[in-house]
Amino acid sequence: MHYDEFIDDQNRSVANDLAVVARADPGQLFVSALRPSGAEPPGVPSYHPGRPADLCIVTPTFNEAENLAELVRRIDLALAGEAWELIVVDDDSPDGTAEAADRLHAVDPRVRVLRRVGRRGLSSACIEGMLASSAPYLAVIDADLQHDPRLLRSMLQRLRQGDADMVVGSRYTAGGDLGTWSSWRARLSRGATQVAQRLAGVEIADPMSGFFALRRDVLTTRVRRLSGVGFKILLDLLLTAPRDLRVVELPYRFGERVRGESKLCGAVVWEFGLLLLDKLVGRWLPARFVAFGLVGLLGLAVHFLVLSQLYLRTGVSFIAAQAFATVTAIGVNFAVNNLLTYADRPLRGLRWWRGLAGFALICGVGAAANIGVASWLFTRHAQWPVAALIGIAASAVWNYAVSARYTWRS
Ligand SMILES: Nc1nc2c(ncn2[C@@H]2O[C@H](COP(=O)(O)OP(=O)(O)OP(=O)(O)O)[C@@H](O)[C@H]2O)c(=O)[nH]1
Ligand SMILES: [Mg+2]
Repeated sequence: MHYDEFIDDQNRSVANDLAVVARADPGQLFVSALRPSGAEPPGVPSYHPGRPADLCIVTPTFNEAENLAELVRRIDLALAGEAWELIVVDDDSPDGTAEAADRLHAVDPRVRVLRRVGRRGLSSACIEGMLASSAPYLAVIDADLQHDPRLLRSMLQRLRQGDADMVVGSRYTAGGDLGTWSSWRARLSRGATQVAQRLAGVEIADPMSGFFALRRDVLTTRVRRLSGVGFKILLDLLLTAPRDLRVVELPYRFGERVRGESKLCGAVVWEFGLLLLDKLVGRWLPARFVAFGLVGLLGLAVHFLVLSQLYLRTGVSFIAAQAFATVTAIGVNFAVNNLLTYADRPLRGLRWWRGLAGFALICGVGAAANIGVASWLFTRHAQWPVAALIGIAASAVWNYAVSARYTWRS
């Protein structure tokens, strides 16, 4: 089939799809709302099936079904005349966000969905969404309407001018605004911004922004060195080979979330720390291993707390108290690692219990390795603290490597 015929065919099938959707469910035919007449400049219709997208907008979603249609409507208005596409990267939201995106796709094929199962994480979602596009310009926007899509046109213009590699929607430049944030949240955001600026040497005013656009090659030349940890994809990009990246900031006001729930929680601070750690020492030591080690220290504290309470206060024998403390510490270690170290692929339900059993087994072997290595070193006249530390290090490496492979399957 000749290419022109193929395109005609595509157009006809899209027109048919629209007719089918309109007949099946008139309520879904918001396509007229998506494209109010007169919004497009004359002679440049914004909707061209088959026209390759110049700008790919990626929106990460978790439980944003109620916001998607309005987001698409606003993007369509803001980018009338432009060839754009929207990739919704959904982490298998239970509220049916992916299905909502599928319904939008049926009436507007510029909307696509990338569904990830058994995974979580805003940064990795954005990276995978951007990699799924062939558009020369990419943008990232939240799905909950807190980022104003009208800024997308200016972002695209700045990128096309060629004097910027990346354009960031900034809440901290003149004209920008945090909106209606509570004082603790504003303080947290400013604190994290200052840490990123002072510790990691980031120069821009709002490296924590989740609203930005970039040339595709800026991503592709860095993608293998990105951490993909947590919430802060812009910071990740900025800290990956930051030299000679020309960044322009455009002010915007952070809007209020009207529908759906925030996914912001305490883990964001932890993930921010992990990201910085990965950027600072990740070349030598994986951040996940450091996280695993820190959780291990917490397990040690739990062990001593339980042991001392049982042995000193209740008259339980030392062996019984030690055994109970060991089991508790393993359980706590597993639960906290599942929540924090592996927040991007947590085990749930039955898999949680199976994971716990496997983890306990791995730790048992780790403890044997610890004792084996330490006593071997001790018999070779190593000083006892050195022998003990090397034994602990050996079991930590074993526990981490084997649980990453079998418990949380990397
Ligand atoms: N794919 C994916 N998207 C996520 C995940 N967590 C959050 N998101 C999306 O990322 C965007 C930002 O998350 P929000 O919870 O709105 O975070 P926020 O804007 O800093 O917080 P609020 O102001 O309280 O809304 C939204 O579109 C979320 O649906 C996730 O684990 N996976
Ligand atoms: Mg939000």
